[in-house]
Amino acid sequence: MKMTFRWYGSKADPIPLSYIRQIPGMTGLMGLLDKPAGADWPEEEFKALVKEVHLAGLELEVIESVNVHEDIKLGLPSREEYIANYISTVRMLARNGVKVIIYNFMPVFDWLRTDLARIIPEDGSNSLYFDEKDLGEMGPLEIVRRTAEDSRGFTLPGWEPERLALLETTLKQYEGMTTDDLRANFKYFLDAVIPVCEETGIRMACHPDDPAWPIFGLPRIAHSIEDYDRIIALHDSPANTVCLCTGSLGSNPDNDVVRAIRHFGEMDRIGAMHVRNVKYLGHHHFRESAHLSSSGDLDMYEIMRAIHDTCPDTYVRPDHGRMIWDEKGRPGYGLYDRALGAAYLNGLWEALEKS
Ligand code: DNO
Repeated sequence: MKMTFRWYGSKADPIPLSYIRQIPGMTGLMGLLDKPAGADWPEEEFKALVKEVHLAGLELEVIESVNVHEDIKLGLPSREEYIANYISTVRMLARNGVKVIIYNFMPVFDWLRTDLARIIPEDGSNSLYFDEKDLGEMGPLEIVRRTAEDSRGFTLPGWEPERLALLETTLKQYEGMTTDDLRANFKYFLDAVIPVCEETGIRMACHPDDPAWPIFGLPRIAHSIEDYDRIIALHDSPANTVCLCTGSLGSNPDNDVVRAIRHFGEMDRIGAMHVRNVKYLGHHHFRESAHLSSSGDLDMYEIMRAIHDTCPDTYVRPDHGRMIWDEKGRPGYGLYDRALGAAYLNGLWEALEKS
């Protein structure tokens, strides 16, 4: 298991790489280059990033997210250009030491929450929160406005301004699209990209829909074990893998996260893991909790044990953390609680190794 940390680059992330390096057991980053979906990433810029990360004593073997342009998901003729750019980015990343690319195939939205800083009554910290009832009242444009307003000036992953500027148009373009249509467009993308990944040694790891059910009537195809079985079957290859995010899949209590890890781990189809906990508050209603099992509803010991048994060499990152100790950071991506999460997960791992 390689413990990693998501980092947004020195211009956009208030957390210095030196702090990340000081978290015990941290080997590298799930890093990103701030480029719009569909862009062909410039090699010089990426090389500079790799150099900076290596100088800090960390690895950069996982990149998150090389976002898929909406035209690819929509299956528009212009997808050809964006797929060509994607392939060129895959080749460039492989040349520079990247092993795994995390991406998603969610229409319009990446993850979605109705409150980015809901106070946790037990301890006064705050975390990301979702209540479908609030969403119903808000509608897509309002939720986007609120999320941007609440993000404390940070650009949030998946909520990039250039993407949101087109929101109304994009929502219209999806009208009438079925899950089968979206899956066919996904297959078209995978058929083009996966052979290049095989050739260059990259694994594509698809992040689940978050939350793990359809929203705003949009088609969503990655929120259960069955969904992922179908995604793998679209283009069966060791390079077509899952980014198994315990908190996203686990937002739906019907998903057995431990079973999912064992299922895809045994098939060697886990490219990377995002590990965090959730607390269920009702139907389609949850908040993110501290990583500790007893703080939420997922069993972190069983999660780490499933990784240990079935995909022990995978990359793990402590996913979103709460905001604690008055930290003023990017919602979900502060230093302190993610560092606590990493320490805890490393502790579970050591116990598994020795038992
Ligand atoms: C949310 C993240 C996601 C993830 C993307 C991958 O905080 O886990 O935004 O990076 O879905 O494409």
